[in-house]
Amino acid sequence: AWALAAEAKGKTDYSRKHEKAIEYGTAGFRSKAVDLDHVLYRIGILAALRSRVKGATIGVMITASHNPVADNGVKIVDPSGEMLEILWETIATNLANVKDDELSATIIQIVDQEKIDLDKPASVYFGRDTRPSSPHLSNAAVEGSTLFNASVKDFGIVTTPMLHYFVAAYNSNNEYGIPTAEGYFSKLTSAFRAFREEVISERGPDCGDYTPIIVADMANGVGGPAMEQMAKHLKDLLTFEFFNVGEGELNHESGADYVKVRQTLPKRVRIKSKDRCVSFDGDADRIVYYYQDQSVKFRLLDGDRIASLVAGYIKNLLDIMGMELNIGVVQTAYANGASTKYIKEVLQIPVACVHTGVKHLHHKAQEFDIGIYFEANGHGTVLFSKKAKVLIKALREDKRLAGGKRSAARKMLTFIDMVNETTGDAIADLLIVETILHARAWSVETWENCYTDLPNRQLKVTVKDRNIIKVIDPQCHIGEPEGLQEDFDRLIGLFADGRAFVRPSGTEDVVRVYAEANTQANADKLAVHIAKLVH
Ligand code: NG1
Ligand code: ZN
Repeated sequence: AWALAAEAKGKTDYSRKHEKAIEYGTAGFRSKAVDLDHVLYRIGILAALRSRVKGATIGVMITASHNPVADNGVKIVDPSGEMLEILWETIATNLANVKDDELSATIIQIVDQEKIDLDKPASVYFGRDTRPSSPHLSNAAVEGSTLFNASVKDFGIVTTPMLHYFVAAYNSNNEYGIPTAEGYFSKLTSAFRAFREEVISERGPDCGDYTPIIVADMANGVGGPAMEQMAKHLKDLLTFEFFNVGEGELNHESGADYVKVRQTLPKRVRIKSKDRCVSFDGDADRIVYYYQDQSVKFRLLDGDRIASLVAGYIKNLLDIMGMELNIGVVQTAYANGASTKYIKEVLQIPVACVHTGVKHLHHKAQEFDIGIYFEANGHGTVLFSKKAKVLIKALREDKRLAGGKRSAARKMLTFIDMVNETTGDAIADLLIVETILHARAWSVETWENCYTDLPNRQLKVTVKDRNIIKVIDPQCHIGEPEGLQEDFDRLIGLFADGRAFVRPSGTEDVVRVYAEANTQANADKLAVHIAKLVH
């Protein structure tokens, strides 16, 4: 171990060239790409160690998602495709920040503390996004893993959710799926096809207001090549018109985050009134829908809409099956108040609110038999407990039951095959939404008519030290600085349907402001006033 650790230190290509501290945050490490050489190399080493601790393949994804092209980042994917265990976030942060002189000793310390047998085999899967800095950073990580005798497999440019899927599939001995791109596409699209056939055999081919044409903005990210492959599998069922595929700067004036935050169309996209449009983010783990109405007004259908669509449909299937499963929706403070009200009061489904950050949503969703989580920004998925899967399977096989019940059970099971249970997945989520709209025979407008969003505004504020702001609960009430919450409350009280909060971002050096009110002008005003109080 000492010999390896000493060799690790010796790689001067990956020496730490600056003193900036970096933290394994809600989405792994994120920073300017030029500052990340040593971090990636060290994460490669850590992944090889982690693989031995778990006796399984570990994933390393190089991406900074929706952030600007000059940024990059990395996150580790644990054996079942889930996010890195919290204790190891601290280990990763420590390893990334130690001085070169302390590197060997830190590695030895991890090996001792975690009782790692370096003679055991290790295996690491790599994936990366389309950033120009990604191949170089990926090489750094691969070198780290290789030095520590891990067998490495580099999938090259893939979506983040695909890498999660590959890791989960391989470690499940192919039970979750085949760990290749082809395995991924065929799992999802076979389920999509089977679901359609079930619906058509019941109802006939007439699908009412549903049209199979989708305008797709891929933000010049990994979604482009992946979706083009996916579209080939389904060319008889869905027609795509792609924009921002390999023709410009990643995430620039396009993509899910741009569309959601600015509430406007992405650039370089040509659409007609009522076209159903989607935007992915740069690593394809987020999706939002939108269209332009007759008066050329932009209409957004964000993650909250997807959550309510999915929850409503699943509840419907459960009702047909006569099944009492514990179903719940998980949201954060960013969820539009109107969506929460709709899910609770109209759909009659409980809603849990958790702290911002995918991991909090994911963990909470695991507490339900069927947990549906979506962030307003379009990241989300559906998780099914073992119990739910067993019960639904039993129902499908029960020949004494009425055909309708068994058909609903078949639909649920194909639905489970279509979702990516490891993480939010823009491609899988697109297929889910298209499936439900088709099954309900809905247009995008019918979908939108379920409820009316409260006008809202998001802003970013740059401050000297964003971490002096401490939020104390999922609703983002302020604990520190003292008195700030009272100032907020006084201000919010002046606005009808007012709600507003701030929190320090975990992925960018900014404080985020969110405000909701009865009119867009008021939401804008409230956001600006709140931002001033933070400045
Ligand atoms: P930050 O940058 O901390 O707001 C963002 C997203 C989260 C989540 C995390 C990663 C918002 C507004 N922001 O966090 O949704 O995706 O990245 O876990 O929701
Ligand atoms: Zn992303």
